Amino acid sequence: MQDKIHPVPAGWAESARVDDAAYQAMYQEALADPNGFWGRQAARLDWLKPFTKVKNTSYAPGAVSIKWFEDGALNVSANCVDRHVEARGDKVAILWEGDDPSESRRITYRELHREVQVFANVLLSLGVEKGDRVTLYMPMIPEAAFAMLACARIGAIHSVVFGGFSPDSLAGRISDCHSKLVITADEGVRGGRKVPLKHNTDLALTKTIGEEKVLVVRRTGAEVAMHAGRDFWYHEVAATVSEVCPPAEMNAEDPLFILYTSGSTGRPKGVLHTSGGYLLWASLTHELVFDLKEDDVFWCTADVGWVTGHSYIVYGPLANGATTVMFEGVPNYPSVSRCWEVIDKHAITIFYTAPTALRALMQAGDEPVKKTSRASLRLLGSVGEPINPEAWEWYWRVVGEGRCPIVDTWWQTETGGILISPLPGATDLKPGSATRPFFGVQPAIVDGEGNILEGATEGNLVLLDSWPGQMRTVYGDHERFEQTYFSTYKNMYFTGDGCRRDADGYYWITGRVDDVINVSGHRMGTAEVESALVSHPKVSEAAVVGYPHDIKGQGIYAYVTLMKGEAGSDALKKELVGWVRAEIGPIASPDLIQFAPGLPKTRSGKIMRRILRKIAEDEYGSLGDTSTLADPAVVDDLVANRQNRK
Ligand code: 6R9
Repeated sequence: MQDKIHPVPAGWAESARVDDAAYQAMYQEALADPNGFWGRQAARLDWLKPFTKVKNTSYAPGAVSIKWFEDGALNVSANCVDRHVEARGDKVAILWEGDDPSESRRITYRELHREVQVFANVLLSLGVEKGDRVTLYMPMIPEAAFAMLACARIGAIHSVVFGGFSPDSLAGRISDCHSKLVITADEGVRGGRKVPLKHNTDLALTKTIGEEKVLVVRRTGAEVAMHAGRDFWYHEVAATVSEVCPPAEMNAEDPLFILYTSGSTGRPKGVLHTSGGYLLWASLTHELVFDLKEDDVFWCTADVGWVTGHSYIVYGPLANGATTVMFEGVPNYPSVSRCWEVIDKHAITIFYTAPTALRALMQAGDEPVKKTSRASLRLLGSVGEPINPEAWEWYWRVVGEGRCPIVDTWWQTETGGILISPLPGATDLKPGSATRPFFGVQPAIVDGEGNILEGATEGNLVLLDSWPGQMRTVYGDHERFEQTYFSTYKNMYFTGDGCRRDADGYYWITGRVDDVINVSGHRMGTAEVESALVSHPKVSEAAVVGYPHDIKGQGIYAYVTLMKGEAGSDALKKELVGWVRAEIGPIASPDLIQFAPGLPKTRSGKIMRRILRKIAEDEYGSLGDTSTLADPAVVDDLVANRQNRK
């Protein structure tokens, strides 16, 4: 079957920053001479001390080491703020849209400069020093961006924890990196509901060493408990500090942030990104993938708690002097037209969202979209999970009215920014394909043994060499970094994704091949959900798998074996869902729970997830070889009581 192709629209090749000839030439240049190419690209940043070395990276077993621009120095906040004040002081830097449609704020680059300096001085006055870790547990308000940039300004390392995570998850992340300070708000507001962020922080701090301070930004004005000597109101401290805070000189390889992400085993990993390479990657990809022009109004709908919010709400757009939209709310509040109304209200030109949001909005039909104008839109983007061709076509035809290219951007927390994506003036689009690699990105497809497969093929996606935005290590555990990403296949970075490459060299990401599931574009480790379930007193064992879900992409299917003498019931299912929500957060809620007297195990005691996945998919007719099971009879019971009947 011939793939459907949407050619580069008329006029785009001429007006875009990169056309196909430029793409081909630059791709070859980066491949042939990475030092020269990246040395020149890095001139887009302001350096306090020029670098003399560019690339110094090794994927060698036992000696993985990644350094870029290692003797250069810069300050990330100065690059995102200070250097724009002269030419763009009155340009809106952050355009904030509140959960309530009547609330919005416009913060110019000049105002941002002031806010970030004040925030940085507040951090200093609370004793935060260069290299200290600071955890942010914030709603989507401009102060979240001020806080990130303030950390960058003084050289503190931020760790943003999504506001939907539970107190327990927050505590684990505070403890893992020994944060000195937690920045939160009294409450968050999402979809008309309040989120008790300060209260959750108080609960989290009962489970940490208890030496952290807390800085509280006022959002709703709710009454919250303040512990004297530990908790400080931001506005009170801010009133006492100077408005001038010079940016610290940071080495290019000094850490910028830690961001916890789920893997196939164990607790979430602290992905560490550093200053120079990360910022270069975020800003260059933001400019070229989104074909950024001076007057664009760029809206990425992610939360700053995820990497997409870091790179494409805060660092990429601000490094580029762009206007970035920050949205506090959710796509279906107060109505399913909200996104399109916001686009009209702020004349947004570039819209970047996740397939799960599109699928949910698509279900509401075309009318809520069509009643808005969207005339300002010129480019659309997708991120977080594979986009199914139906959702792609709807995005193209209904939202973009066949006028706006769609950039389907594949990347990961670990990659710092976009690695595989169309460039809108260069790449013919195929719905469902992330298309071609960005400059410096060398994807390959390997079989189970790590043999590189050529031509049109399918297998596991690896990257053969480093790029400046790559994560440097797992915070505090370099061995885990090597083990997780560089041990499956020698001398390659393993992405964890399956992938197909077609005859045109286009890449089609097929989804995770490890025990990571992607629920509504959020990464979740099956092991994390399992460990939450088995911590319930009535649960003896649990196995969690993903299954296809119309809106979420993947849903969470949990097989639960109860303690002897306990009986399964709908009430217990509800209790277990509530338990997991409390342990991890609402994004980890199981969609389906099946009580199972036994799980399919090999004689060595390994759970055969392949079988559990098939049953969860309602594909029990093709279970494959079950002869190695210790007790093949458990399978009959699992099939008979399966929860997902199509
Ligand atoms: C940026 C982000 C990473 C995982 C990744 C892959 C999936 C992201 C995708 C995509 C297909 C795309 N993913 N973008 N799959 N097409 N355009 O989402 O980071 O939260 O770390 O998730 O998401 O499976 O490995 P992160």
